[in-house]
Amino acid sequence: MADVTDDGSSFIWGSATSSYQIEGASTLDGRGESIWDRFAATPGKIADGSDGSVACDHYHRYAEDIALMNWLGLDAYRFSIAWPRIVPDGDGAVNAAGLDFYDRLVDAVLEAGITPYPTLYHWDLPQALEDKGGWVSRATAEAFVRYTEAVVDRLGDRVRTWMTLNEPFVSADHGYRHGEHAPGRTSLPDALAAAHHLLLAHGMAVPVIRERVADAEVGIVLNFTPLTPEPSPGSGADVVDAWENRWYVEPVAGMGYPTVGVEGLQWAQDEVNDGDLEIIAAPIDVLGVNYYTCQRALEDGTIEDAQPPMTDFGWEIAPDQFRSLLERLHDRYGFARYLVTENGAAMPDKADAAGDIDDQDRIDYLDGHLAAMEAAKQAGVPVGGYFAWSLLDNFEWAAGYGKTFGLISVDFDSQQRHPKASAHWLRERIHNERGARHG
Ligand code: GCO
Repeated sequence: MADVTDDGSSFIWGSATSSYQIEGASTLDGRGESIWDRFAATPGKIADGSDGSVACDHYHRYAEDIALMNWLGLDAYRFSIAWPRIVPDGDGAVNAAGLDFYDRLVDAVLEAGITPYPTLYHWDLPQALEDKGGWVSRATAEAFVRYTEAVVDRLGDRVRTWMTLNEPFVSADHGYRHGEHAPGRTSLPDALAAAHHLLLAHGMAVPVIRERVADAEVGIVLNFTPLTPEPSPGSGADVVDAWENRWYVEPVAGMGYPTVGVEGLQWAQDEVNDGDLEIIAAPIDVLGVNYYTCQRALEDGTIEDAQPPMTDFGWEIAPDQFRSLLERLHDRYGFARYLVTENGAAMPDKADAAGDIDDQDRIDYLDGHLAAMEAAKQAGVPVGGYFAWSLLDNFEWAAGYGKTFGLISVDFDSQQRHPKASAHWLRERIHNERGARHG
């Protein structure tokens, strides 16, 4: 049972995953091609030349993974739904076999006493939609709504909390502006259009979910990478901050796009139709916050090298920035509730002869960030839950399988799972916190 927060609601402990990173089974049961299948098959795009065609084989091994979540004592499982399984060509016929998989998954999660927290879009766009313009095209937002209807109609009797998008910043910026993620385009105007259509997809889906799910809790998951020092108004760093940290949350909060960013990026806003900003500002119940690191920035917006301590990704470890981020978000935007939907670290995990991984570095990372979250809660930020990224080592996008974020290691030859020291630590921690709350 979840422990109880000061306002009487339950604090949720969970872990997070995403479809393309763990499911595998990329051609099974009618699943269509996604932009990540195409991108990973393009030479030079993925560090180790790998792809997500098998990944953790969660598609077949979800029961074992749910048992591990149960052992960890988790209340909730955050996963994403693969659009190409549900609508293989993005906008045509619904594939019943794809829905069946998530139906089985949700039932198994619930049977284990765990609450499902699905995200509708975690970057795996059907390739057929990309071929017609992808997120640069408004039609993709409209197709997203039809896909949402199909999913919610099937699962909405058992799933109450729905997240629309995961990190639209990364979709638009890495996918369309800088090209290190699928679909690998490198155009700022495309990225600006993609960002707008992602937000529009979110805003159009919110009322559709509410209509179909009784007592729905709806939100969006955004990532934040605070700049340090805090940028001064109108500086180059302020433009970077607007694009990276304010571009999504402010329109969702009803504030429109940050002017300093619109001007700094010289966005003509041709894609923005009358009424779009009202659609995007559909009230949400919960903001999902993903936090990993901060960035050191010069006044002109140049990003400087990170400083130690760092993770295996070279990301600076800065839990104090996590605390101030949560407080700043609540001060500025005042959402009713926040969930930490991702937080965790890639570490250079070394297994001993017995296969054990003593990842004290990850434990320290998690411990520091949980303390920061706790401090933000004490300061009045209504944080309702924490989802560790990630349950399993998995396909880490352009980094392939070389960067590991899991609480549980995966031997990708045998598919054997093995809890790391951090998994044992988190299990203990959850157990103790519950004990303390219940006296
Ligand atoms: C994210 C991503 C994850 C990544 C993680 C580490 O939402 O950023 O959800 O897919 O694996 O962030 O890079």
